[in-house]
Amino acid sequence: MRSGPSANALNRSRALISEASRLVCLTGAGISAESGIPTFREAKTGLWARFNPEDLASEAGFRRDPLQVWQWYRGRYQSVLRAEPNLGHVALADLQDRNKNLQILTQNVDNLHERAGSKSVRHLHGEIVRCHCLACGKPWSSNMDIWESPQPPDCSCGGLFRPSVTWFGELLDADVWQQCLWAALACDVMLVVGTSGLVAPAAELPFLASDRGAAVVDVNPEETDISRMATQWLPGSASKILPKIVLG
Ligand code: BV8
Ligand code: ZN
Repeated sequence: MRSGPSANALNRSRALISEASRLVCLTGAGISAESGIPTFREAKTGLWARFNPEDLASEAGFRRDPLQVWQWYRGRYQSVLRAEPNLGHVALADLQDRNKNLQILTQNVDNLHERAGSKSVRHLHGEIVRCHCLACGKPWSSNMDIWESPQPPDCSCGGLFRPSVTWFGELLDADVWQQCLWAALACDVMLVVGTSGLVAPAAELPFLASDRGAAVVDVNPEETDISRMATQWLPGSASKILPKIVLG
């Protein structure tokens, strides 16, 4: 069993975070793992271990089998509803309360950062709580929860509604990407939590920050390209590590 970070590593990280003047936090599926939402790649529970991402998280997959893809997302939406923010989400919300210029950039499509109290969270890959028509782009606006529907609802234009997430092969929302890029290029410290760093272009953000001289603190129980590049890797889980390094 890997040992957790040393007291020295925790103290160093706590100092970097508390002394940061432009602090950015990038999160991935790992921060929601302890809330019971499966991550994508962990062999034992990862979603991709059981599914081929191209079949499910892509427009081609949705066009090929709209019902299968809709039901996969409907199951994920229901697990988000059942989930509660964990101590990692809460620690970041508390930190943002004290450090108003903390920007939270997430690859996650769940809303656990917001439910923990975080503000102006930037969703690099969209949000599962929102849907729009694949054909005309019209957002779902009925007050009925679209996810009550067991199949993708029809739009008045004849198209089908789809989740407002960024699928593989799709461009990220241009405004969101621009804001995240600026944040990464301008920050002096980037806290990275729970990402394997395998999905571009989001995974490039810690490297862009580091290339501009920012310190990078990586919280992840497993070693990744990001942890190997980081100023400080803290091997451990978000809910245990974050409360120790973001205390006021
Ligand atoms: C694009 C929304 C331009 C949907 C997602 C070949 C090589 C390189 C790149 C590519 C390539 N072929 C195609 C590409 C580009 C592609 C890509 O990167 N593919 C990868 C698979 C190689 N990217 C794209 O297509 C992007 N668009 O590039 O546009 C373009 C346009 C046209 C044609 C080409 C290019 C769009 C990517 C967005 C995809 N959508 N999500 C949905 O959610 O269903 S990505 C999805 O996967 C998530 O949103 C998330 O971003 C990603 C998963 O990554 P992680 O969050 O890191 O999660 P993961 O499971 O991987 O890791 C979890 C980590 O947590 C682990 O390290 C684990 O150790 C750790 N952990 C576990 N428990 C804990 C923990 N950490 C802390 N505490 C714990 N308790
Ligand atoms: Zn439509």
